[in-house]
Amino acid sequence: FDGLKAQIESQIPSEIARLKALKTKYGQEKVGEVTVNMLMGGMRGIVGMLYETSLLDANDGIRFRGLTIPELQEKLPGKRDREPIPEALLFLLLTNKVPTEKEVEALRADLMERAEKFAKECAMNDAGNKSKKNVFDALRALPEETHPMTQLSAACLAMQNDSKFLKMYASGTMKKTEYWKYIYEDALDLIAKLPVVAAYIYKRSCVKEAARKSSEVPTVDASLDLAANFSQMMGFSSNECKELMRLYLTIHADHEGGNVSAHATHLVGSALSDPYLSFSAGLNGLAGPLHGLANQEVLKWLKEAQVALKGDYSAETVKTFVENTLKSGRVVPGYGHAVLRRTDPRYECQREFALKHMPDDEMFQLVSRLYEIVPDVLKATGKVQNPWPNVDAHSGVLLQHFGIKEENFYTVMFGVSRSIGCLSQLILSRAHGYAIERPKSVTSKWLEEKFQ
Ligand code: CMX
Repeated sequence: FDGLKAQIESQIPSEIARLKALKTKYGQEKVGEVTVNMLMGGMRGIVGMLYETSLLDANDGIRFRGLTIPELQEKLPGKRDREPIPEALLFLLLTNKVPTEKEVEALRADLMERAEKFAKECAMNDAGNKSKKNVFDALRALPEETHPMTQLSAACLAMQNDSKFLKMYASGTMKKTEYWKYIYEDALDLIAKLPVVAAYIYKRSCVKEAARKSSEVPTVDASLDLAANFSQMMGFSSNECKELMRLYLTIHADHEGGNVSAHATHLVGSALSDPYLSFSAGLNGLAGPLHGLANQEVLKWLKEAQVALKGDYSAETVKTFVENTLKSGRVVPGYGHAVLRRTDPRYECQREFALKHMPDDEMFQLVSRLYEIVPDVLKATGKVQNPWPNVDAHSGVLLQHFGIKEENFYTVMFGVSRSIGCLSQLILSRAHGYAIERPKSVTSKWLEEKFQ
């Protein structure tokens, strides 16, 4: 299937011309000022990179190529029920065009073929020729208790051997204008492989019950969509769980370029490191508790709350519990954001999903109660810029309802989804000839001398 690749290729000349004109016309214009506060505050507010696939507005939330989450739910084709499928989002991110049903189906089939080929080859390899080691051997060599995010990131590195970009670059025959073609192949391979590897990590080292455990290479059902197959490989075959997976993999895919996982992938990729190396770097950032690991932290915290509150979810008791979290020196996981200044639309659509599919779930009742209480408690600190919930405040409660109860796996699912956004931009960055990143840093002495 080269329909998507051909469409990207056909857009490259006009995109490059547009960027060139932008540079020629406005190259000397200023896009903002940098204050010492911004420099010392994690570069917050500095406009410093181009990132085409999505844009975050502090008040409106995320837009994927201009479309909000409700618009994605309405407009993207390929739906099995109500939720969009991530294949359709991938097409949109790469082409800035809402695909047709046929285009989505062709991309779905392409990704599933890649996934099936990968899983079959590794399984055959396991059964027969032991001299050729594969990524699953690399994972088996890690202690079972290694954090699942560390395993996913290590798996990316272990698969680098398959990089077509790496091979072509080493051959010395690839022109700069062709870089993107091999980055594209690696990116699609990786997007297809990650659910297989993630499902393997889940069944080998996250689940506890012997009956659900497995260290076999998962079997891919190429007739399914990517999300449904992921759910099935993990052992969850209900239509509701597949539908949740479609929503989950779609809404976690992209959140503009400055967040740690997207920026790390972008930065490492700018050195012409291949997608396996680049996305592994992104995953390492996503594994941090202030970023993607927050979804794991949220569920741990909700479980703590259930034990402490013993079913009493009255406003006063819940408020005291939240205040005690702050007093103990911890952040309230799942609340706050570096850029957003409202309830995350990704939280809202997950809440809608819960209202539709599991309104009576006890933990969902607690999450709803927290939504009423936490913002005021955070506002009262006088320092939190955004007291509203982010995406991570809601994802765990949905997953646990459908049986995915092992919270140390949640960030892996985030990572599987994030590959779609980060790797789309990586393809475009090479296609459009973005420069290697090299911002200037200064010492604090340099600052003191400048202003004293
Ligand atoms: N609970 C307690 N304190 C919080 C808080 C929260 N949820 N959110 C912010 N604050 C505190 C900050 O720690 C900071 O305190 P200090 O000045 O003492 O260091 C102060 O409020 C100001 O921070 P801010 O400007 O509002 O927020 P930042 O841009 O610095 O940080 C974030 C943003 C997400 C790291 C922060 O809100 C946080 O730690 N939230 C909890 C973790 C979380 O949910 N992370 C997931 C974010 C989504 C994602 O990227 O995946």
